[in-house]
Amino acid sequence: METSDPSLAQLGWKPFFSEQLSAEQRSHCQPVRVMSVHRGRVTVLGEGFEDSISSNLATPGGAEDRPTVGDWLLIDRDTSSLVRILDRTSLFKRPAPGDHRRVQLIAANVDTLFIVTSCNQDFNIARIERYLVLSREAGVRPVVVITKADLSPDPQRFVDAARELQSGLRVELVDGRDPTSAARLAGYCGLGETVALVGSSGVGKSTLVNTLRGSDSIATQAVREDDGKGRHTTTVREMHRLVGGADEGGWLVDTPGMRELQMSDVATGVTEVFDDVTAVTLECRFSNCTHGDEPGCAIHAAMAAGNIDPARVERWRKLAQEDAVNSGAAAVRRSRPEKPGNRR
Ligand SMILES: Nc1nc2c(ncn2[C@@H]2O[C@H](COP(=O)(O)OP(=O)(O)OP(=O)(O)O)[C@@H](O)[C@H]2O)c(=O)[nH]1
Ligand SMILES: [Mg+2]
Ligand SMILES: [Zn+2]
Repeated sequence: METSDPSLAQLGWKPFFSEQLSAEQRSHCQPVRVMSVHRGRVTVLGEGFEDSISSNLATPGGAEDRPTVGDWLLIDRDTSSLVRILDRTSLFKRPAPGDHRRVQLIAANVDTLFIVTSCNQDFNIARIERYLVLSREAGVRPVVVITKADLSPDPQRFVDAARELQSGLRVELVDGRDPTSAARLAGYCGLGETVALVGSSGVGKSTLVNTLRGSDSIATQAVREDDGKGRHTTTVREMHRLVGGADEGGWLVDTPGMRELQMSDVATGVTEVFDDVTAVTLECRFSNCTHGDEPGCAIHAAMAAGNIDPARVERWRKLAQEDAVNSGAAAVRRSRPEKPGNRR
C-alpha cells in the first residue's frame, strides 16, 4: 500500500511538545518520534526523516532518561545525534521482570491504553485491575478490549464482569480477525492519536493491529491447544501507523505479551481504582487499621453487611501490599549511588 510521509501532526506532535523547544533548538534541531527500540539504538520517524540512531544521551540521567517507544526526541539537524528527550504527556512503566528494583519503560506519549483480554481462560479480573492501576498512574484513558467474541457461547458475561470494575469504564467486545467487528475500535485511533495494546500472550494484540491496518504484516501465532496460552510471538514494542480513511495518522503500539505485571510506586493508582474500598477504610476506628481483627474495622463491617465484595477486598489488599514491598525496595535502590558501568 502506498502511504505518504506522515506530517508532524499525523505523528502525534502537539503544542505540549513544541512549547518545550528553545529558540536555539528550533533552529538547530528536528523533532522525531521513536518507532521502536533496539539495543542502544532507536528507529525514529520525523517529517521527511527516517533512520536508526544511537539512543545515548550526551548527559544521561536517571532510569526514565532513555528513549522508549512513542517518545519525542530532538535530534541535531546536521549530525542526527540525540540532543534531548522531550517531556512526556504520559509514561507507562513497570518493575522489570526478574529484577523488580529496575524500571522497564513500556511506552510514552500514549493517549489510550487497550487492555486486551479474551473470552477464555485468559480473562482475569485481578489482571485487568492491575492494568487499570497502571493506566491511572500513567494518566492514560483505559479501554478494556475483549477479543475472541466468536469463540464464546456467552461473550456478554465477560463484558458485564469488566464493566463492574469501574463506573463508566469503556469495554469493547470484538472478533479481532473481523474488520467490521474491529472497526468499533477505530474511533480511539484518530489523527495523531496513539493507542498502546497490552495484555497476555495470545489474546490477539497483533491480530487487532493487523486487522485495523488492513494488513497481515505482523506475525501472529495460534495459541497452545491444552491451556489456551500464547507463544510469545511478538518480541519487540513497535509503533504501527494506521492508514486510509478518516483515521489516517493514528498509531498503534503493539507490545509483547506480558508474563507478569508487578506493581511498584502505584499507591495513587491503587487508591483510585479501588476507591470503593478505600472510601470504606476511612471509616475504620483506627487510622492505621490493618483490617485484620481490630475492633471498629469498617471493612469487616461492610463485608459482613454484604456491602462490599470480600474477593475485591482481598485483591486490593494483595496489590497494596505488593506495591508497598516493591516501592520500598526501589526507594532503597535509588538512595544508593549507581555503580559505574552498570547503566543500561
Ligand atoms: N477466533 C478468534 N481468534 C483470534 C481472535 N483474535 C486473535 N485470534 C487468534 O489468536 C492467536 C493469537 O493471536 P496474536 O495476535 O498472535 O496474539 P498476541 O496477543 O499478539 O500474542 P503475543 O504476540 O504472543 O503477545 C492467533 O491464532 C489469532 O488468529 C479473535 O477475535 N477470534
Ligand atoms: Mg503479538
Ligand atoms: Zn479496618
